[in-house]
Amino acid sequence: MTKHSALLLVDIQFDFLEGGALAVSGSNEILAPLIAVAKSFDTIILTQDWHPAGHKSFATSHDGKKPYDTVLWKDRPEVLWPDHCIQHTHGAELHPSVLNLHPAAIIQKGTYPETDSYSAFFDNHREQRTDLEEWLTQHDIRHLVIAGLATDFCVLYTVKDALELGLTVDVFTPGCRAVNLMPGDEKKAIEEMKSAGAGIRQMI
Ligand code: VGL
Ligand code: ZN
Repeated sequence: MTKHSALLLVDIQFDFLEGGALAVSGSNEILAPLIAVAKSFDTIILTQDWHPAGHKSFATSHDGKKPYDTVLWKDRPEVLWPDHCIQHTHGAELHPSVLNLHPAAIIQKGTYPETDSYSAFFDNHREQRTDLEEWLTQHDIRHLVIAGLATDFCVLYTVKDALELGLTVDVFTPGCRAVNLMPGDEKKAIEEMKSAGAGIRQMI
């Protein structure tokens, strides 16, 4: 890859891996392809879903609601999740196989108690931003290869924002798995990323 490219690995954390609080089906299968593809990159960036306890995206923060119910939240329907990726818990830890890749940056998101953040750039209401855009500019990164968890949430939103910010983006699909709240969500997310301008790659 050129010196203007980076590999961005989304939310490779114990709570999204098998056995975790919000385990994504087949998620452990992505670790080997991610480690293999990482060898082609000088710059690796990790994102980390990093919620305070009692975060508003948790069903337990809403009376009478169950995980995967939807609530209207500042005029936006938002999915409620099981408690997950609570700061300083085991479930929030990044998997050692990606930490061992010596990431150049770790971008935390979802840290505001009252807003969820699927994208690694902005929260879902675009009220706050992370340091990611500035970091990429400072390091002259113009192309991202993105993979991780989950295809239909944090990968999808991160890819769309990256494209909107003017980066070129490829999605490495062997390194992604979806939540699939509805059957077909994974396919829909891939189509959406493709129409937004992302390259969809089985190999890098
Ligand atoms: C995610 C649901 C809630 C994700 C994060 O990483 O895709 N999904 N928080
Ligand atoms: Zn979350």
